Amino acid sequence: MKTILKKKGFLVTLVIVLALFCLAFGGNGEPADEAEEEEEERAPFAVMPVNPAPMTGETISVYNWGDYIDSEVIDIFEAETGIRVIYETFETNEDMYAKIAKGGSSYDVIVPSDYMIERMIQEELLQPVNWNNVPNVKNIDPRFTHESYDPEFKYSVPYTWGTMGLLYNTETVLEAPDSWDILLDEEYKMDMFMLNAPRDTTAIALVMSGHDLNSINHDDLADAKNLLIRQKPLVLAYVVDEVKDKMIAGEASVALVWSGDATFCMSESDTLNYVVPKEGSNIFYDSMCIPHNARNVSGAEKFIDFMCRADIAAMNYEYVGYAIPNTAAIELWGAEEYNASPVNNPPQETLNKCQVFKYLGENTKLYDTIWTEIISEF
Ligand code: SPD
Repeated sequence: MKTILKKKGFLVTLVIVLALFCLAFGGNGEPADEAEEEEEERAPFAVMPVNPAPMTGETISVYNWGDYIDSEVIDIFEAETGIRVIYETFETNEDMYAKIAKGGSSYDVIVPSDYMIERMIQEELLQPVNWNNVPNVKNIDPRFTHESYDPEFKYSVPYTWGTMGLLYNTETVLEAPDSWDILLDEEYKMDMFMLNAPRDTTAIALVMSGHDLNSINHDDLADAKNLLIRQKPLVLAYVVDEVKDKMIAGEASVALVWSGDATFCMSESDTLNYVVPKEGSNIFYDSMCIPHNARNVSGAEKFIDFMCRADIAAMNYEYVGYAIPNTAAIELWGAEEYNASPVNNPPQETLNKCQVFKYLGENTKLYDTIWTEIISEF
């Protein structure tokens, strides 16, 4: 009996201690403040339909950049339409182009950048979009339509945009960099990442050499190549999507990145910051397009229209982090907070220093040759 009472007493004490613990730590083992912070997370912008459509047997194949869509968005599309999405990824425009141009594979939706759209239009690798089937194009800010690469706004549906710049660790780069020169600074030897993307990295080397980032002048390109060769001993690795985890983990002090990846990294780490250097940079536009040999054009249009829906584009922005051209989605996500980001909404002064890549025709080979030499010796 005594033992039972002792056990009862122990149980009562345990319950009281647990109750106090729950009060102090918000009931889930985390301090109350953190629990409250978690509650402040955004509610989802779009949700799975309660009664998903039965699968129709129809499929679309989507070929997009790595880590460039919220997979839940695809789940919602499938549940709403009954169309199954076969999803594949690429790392650079050049990889994607090589696959499409070679033939043999067929995609219904691809997401090239500006200069690659220009090239694919010229080479008749894209088909015009039937805007009647993409009513949500009304959500796209007209500032992002009729761009130089698709002046008649016939082939490309704006998806994201951004700049190239420097992502740096404020704990190890004590003075905020304002110049690309940091990419040649011995102090950061084996402490920097460069983009494993031929056009992008060569363009920055051109700018660093004082040349136009669309240059096709052989001497300019020789300067860019020599600069990249000189820089190689300082480079820890040439990477694409891996840069995000690596910079968040503090593996290097500085990286050449696309702005959306900077936004993501800065949301995960307080010690990272982003700058577009004073010498100027690239502004890019990635758009959804339908290849000439798409098998399911109507499915492609449904998918593109779905991606332009305000709730879906807002949800996708929350995950991807790249600036979006979708006015309705920005409103839904929170225009004030969105516009306050100098990374995704750079001041005009910064934009004035940025240029879009042009398709350089046959001269594209010059860039490819330089890049092969740089990468193959690494
Ligand atoms: N995670 C992939 C992000 C793709 C960004 N596109 C950049 C285009 C540069 N021309």
